Amino acid sequence: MTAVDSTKTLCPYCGVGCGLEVLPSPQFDQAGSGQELSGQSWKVRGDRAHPSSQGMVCVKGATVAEALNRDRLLYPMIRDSLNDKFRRASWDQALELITARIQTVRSTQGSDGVCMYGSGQLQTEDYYIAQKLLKGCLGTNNFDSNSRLCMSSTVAGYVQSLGSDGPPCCYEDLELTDCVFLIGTNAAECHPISFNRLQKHHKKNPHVKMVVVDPRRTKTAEDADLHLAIHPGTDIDLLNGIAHLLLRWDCVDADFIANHTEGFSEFQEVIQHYSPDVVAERCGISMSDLETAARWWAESNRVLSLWSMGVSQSSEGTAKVRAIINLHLMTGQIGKVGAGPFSLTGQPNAMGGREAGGLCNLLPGYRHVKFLEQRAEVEQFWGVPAGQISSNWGRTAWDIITGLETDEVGLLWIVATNPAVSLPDLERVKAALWRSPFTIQQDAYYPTETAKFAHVLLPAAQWGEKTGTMTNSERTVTLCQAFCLPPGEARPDWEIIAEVGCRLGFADKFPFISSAEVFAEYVQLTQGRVCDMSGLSHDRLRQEGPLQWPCPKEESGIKVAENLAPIPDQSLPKAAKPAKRLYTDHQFSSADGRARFSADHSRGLAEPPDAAYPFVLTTGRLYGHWHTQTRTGRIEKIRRMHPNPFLEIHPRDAAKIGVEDHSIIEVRSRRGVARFPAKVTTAIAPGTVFVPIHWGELWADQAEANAMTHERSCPDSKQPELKACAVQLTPIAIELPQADYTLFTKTLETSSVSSTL
Ligand SMILES: Nc1nc2c(c(=O)[nH]1)N[C@H]1C(S)=C(S)[C@@H](COP(=O)(O)OP(=O)(O)OC[C@H]3O[C@@H](n4cnc5c(=O)[nH]c(N)nc54)[C@H](O)[C@@H]3O)O[C@H]1N2
Ligand SMILES: Nc1nc2c(c(=O)[nH]1)N[C@H]1C(S)=C(S)[C@@H](COP(=O)(O)OP(=O)(O)OC[C@H]3O[C@@H](n4cnc5c(=O)[nH]c(N)nc54)[C@H](O)[C@@H]3O)O[C@H]1N2
Ligand code: SF4
Ligand SMILES: [Mo]
Repeated sequence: MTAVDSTKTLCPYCGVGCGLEVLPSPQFDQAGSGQELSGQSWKVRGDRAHPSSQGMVCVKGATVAEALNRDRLLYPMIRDSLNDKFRRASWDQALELITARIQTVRSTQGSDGVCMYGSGQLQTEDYYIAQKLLKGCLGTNNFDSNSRLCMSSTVAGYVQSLGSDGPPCCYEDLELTDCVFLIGTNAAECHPISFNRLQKHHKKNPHVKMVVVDPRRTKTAEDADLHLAIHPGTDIDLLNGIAHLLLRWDCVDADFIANHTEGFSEFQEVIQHYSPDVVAERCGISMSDLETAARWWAESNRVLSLWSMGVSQSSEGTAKVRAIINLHLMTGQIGKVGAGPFSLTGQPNAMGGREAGGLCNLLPGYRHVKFLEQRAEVEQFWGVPAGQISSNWGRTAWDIITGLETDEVGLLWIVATNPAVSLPDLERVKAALWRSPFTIQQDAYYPTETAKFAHVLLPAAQWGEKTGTMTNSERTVTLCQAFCLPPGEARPDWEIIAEVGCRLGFADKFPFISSAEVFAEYVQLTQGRVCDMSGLSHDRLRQEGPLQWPCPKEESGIKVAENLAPIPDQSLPKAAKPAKRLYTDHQFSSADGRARFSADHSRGLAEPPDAAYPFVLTTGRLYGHWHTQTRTGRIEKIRRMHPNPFLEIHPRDAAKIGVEDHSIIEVRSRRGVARFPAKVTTAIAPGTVFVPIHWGELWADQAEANAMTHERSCPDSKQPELKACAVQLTPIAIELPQADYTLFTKTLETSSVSSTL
């Protein structure tokens, strides 16, 4: 690469999936600290040719390269016990140790003693190799990912209502809709570039209505024509209440219901019970606001709904997703321009992970482990014995923790996630991780909170240092190209996992010498499926730029690798056709082509507030920070933007417990405790308090959101209710000068791994 060349890639943060162009830049910190960096530095700008983002980026994408050279894990490190110090090891030593441990666990406990916990931040190729090793070669479905905490209710909702996973809409719909419902999503901060497109359309077209459903008045809600600040956990009441009114006013699409759906009468029976007075009372909103929302839905030609964690991180997450889809089905608002149920995916490759089968109940190509013929297709393709893939779900993220508690998990391999911050009920999680007989953490950075619990650290190449693909929320697949070498001895995730596969005796299953070859094999397993991308290859994506699936092989004329057995034709469902939107012919993915209404009553929160724990704690994100701060905490501009954790509390509640702005509040649930400076604001409803999720123990003293949360989850998706738990609040008598929270925040000493370990 010459000095002026730029490389096209994708932003590695959120599921908007913005295209980036990266160029070499002078060796100085772009954040303006004037600090000289230890390695090469890079200038990042939006890729104008990327169809999803059209050249736009937010602060995270713009600054991402600044974290490339900070606190990287450079070499494999091992230790015998968690009380020991790490010592540097060669790759050969580390991988031999891992291979031997896997063999021991298999012979003493069976393959189900081995677990891998991955992440929506892996590339599709990494995901695919991990599925092949765990589910195919070892014969255990114990691969789960942090998408369990993120997207699994949405997956279950789409599958149950529409017959398959797969968001049916595209970003163009944001600019073509007449009415948008944003439910449990703070898109202005969490999906800023998608929100930007929507906001421009909304501002330009006065007839366009924007409704935001969120217990907080977020940045997103500030732009809304109607903000429904419902009590946490009352979404189903609200959605069924809107359905009730649509039916009462006869604003339903009877032909669509008759020709393309099942289950309307059961649904009708349920929504009878959601009259406006009952719903307004339960949700804590006015009847007239409820009616306005329903009227806008009824009167708009094109209605789009967008949702994310306020919907899915719930003990009734799947039912919430389905309640949204019900509204689209009863009004025929699906499979057409500017309309449809559109989940905003969280992580950059949460979509690719689902496509590659990266949850413990899935297999590549949107297949499910419970179906014999789907398992057989994958077994045959992989050339493993019939019956090798189990029909049972493997361990979910939380089941891994309980498996450590009961000694059923003998080896845990954590890849690209930081569970010592992000899982619920952290005290219990940390105790379980502490007793793990053998934990591997494969990560790009050191230290992380999880490293404390690892016996082996494997240095991973990250964004910019490896080439692979990711799929964004609108089903666009982008080739994320490497533009620099990994630091130290770091290696791409797929390569590390494949090498362990070879050492375990499965060398014939991992013949790949590049991620392009991995992708070429993987896409064959998507052929004929809803997520058909058999027409894609790294070369085509490099030449033509990002492409949306479905993208079947016939359309492209690209030849895929021929050394693998083709999937027998009779097992193929109706072939997917290239399309911007799914279901435009109203033929859904179920066996009879019909979508299904759900008929769920609201069940409310798993842990409602009571006399002892009278407040609902909800948790979420801030614009600049990314999750557990492994990158953004190391970027000066972002640290300045969000200097410290805080707790949002309504003035009425603040007065009740006797705190003022900036006073310190102790927050206690039945499981744990943390403390935060108060931010007294009417942006939060009385009775509810909010804390950000970004401060693990490395970045602040006792400000972990998940110290308080619980693990109870949706029965269908097993997604935990990270958005609500019951807490008590107590003022603590420490007076801090305004904005001086050094008591809370910690500054990491930026240092190379060799000196920190
Ligand atoms: N800046 C930034 N952007 C990100 C991320 C990040 O870390 N930082 N992470 C990415 C990832 S992985 C994800 S999953 C997405 C998450 O994106 P979002 O889901 O938009 O983000 P959250 O802040 O977790 O939660 C959204 C909202 O849910 C609301 N909420 C809480 N309880 C309820 C309820 O019962 N009903 C309703 N209707 N709403 C409720 C909260 O008040 C909050 O405003 O963001 C992605 N983008
Ligand atoms: N209370 C509460 N808890 C939550 C949530 C919430 O809203 N509320 N949200 C949940 C959700 S939706 C999510 S997605 C999770 C996110 O939680 P985590 O996945 O734990 O958070 P991250 O900080 O994104 O961790 C990603 C890790 O991967 C590493 N990494 C980055 N790139 C690579 C790579 O290419 N290879 C490897 N091997 N490592 C890499 C990073 O250094 C980092 O350590 O948190 C969940 N937890
Ligand atoms: S919106 Fe998301 S994908 Fe786009 S630049 Fe920001 S963080 Fe990256
Ligand atoms: Mo997420």
